[in-house]
Amino acid sequence: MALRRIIVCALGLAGFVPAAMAQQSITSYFGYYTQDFNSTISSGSTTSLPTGWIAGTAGTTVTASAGTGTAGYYLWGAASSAERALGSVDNAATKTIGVYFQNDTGRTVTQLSVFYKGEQWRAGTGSSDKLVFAYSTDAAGSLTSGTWNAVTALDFASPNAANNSNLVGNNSPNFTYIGAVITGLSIANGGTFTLRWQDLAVTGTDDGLGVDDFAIAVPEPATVGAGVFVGAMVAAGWFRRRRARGAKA
Ligand SMILES: [Ca+2]
Ligand SMILES: [Ca+2]
Ligand SMILES: [Ca+2]
Repeated sequence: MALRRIIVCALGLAGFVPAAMAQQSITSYFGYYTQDFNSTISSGSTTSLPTGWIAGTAGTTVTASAGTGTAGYYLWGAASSAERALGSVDNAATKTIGVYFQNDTGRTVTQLSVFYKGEQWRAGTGSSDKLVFAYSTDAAGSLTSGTWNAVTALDFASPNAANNSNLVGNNSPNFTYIGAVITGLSIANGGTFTLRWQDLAVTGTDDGLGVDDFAIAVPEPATVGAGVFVGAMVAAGWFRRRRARGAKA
């Protein structure tokens, strides 16, 4: 695709709302939205996430952490660092994070390209922990109600099987770049869609998993695959621009 046609959709990149289930508007048909969570918190707790983002339900407390085995929602990052990822540790009660969008492009959206970096900030004693991805076009920002469609190519499986240790999710091998194109959609202008990552409850203590460097493009031309999209993001200088702004991993 012509990279020059990609227009950065800046709306909401720095927008925050306190506790409402507000959706993130996507206004540019050939644009993309990104979120790196680095403008959240570097210590303490908050109930405010970037516009459209949800941890469980609106208003849930999310805590800055460098890796912990205690169940909860977390903004993962090295101690005192502003560089963050959004995620969770679950126990018997499954934890779910997600993001709620509205199609304001003026056209019907038939495809979505989704890209993110899965990060692991703790290895529990259990094995095969995972963030399981799904999308809904009728959940309207709820992460539980509505009809959900799994996209296994967008699951994040824990890359590090160590036992009971804190990890730095920014360091290899504790992260994975993940991308895929969701096809077969028909989201009318003004319609909404919700993406979610369900943290799998495993036997033994769970891993600390999160989502970072999220990007979504609307739409991807039918002839172009996810790998090309990821390559396009790189070629478009997204990562270089982030580094130029002082952002870390
Ligand atoms: Ca980040
Ligand atoms: Ca888990
Ligand atoms: Ca990170």
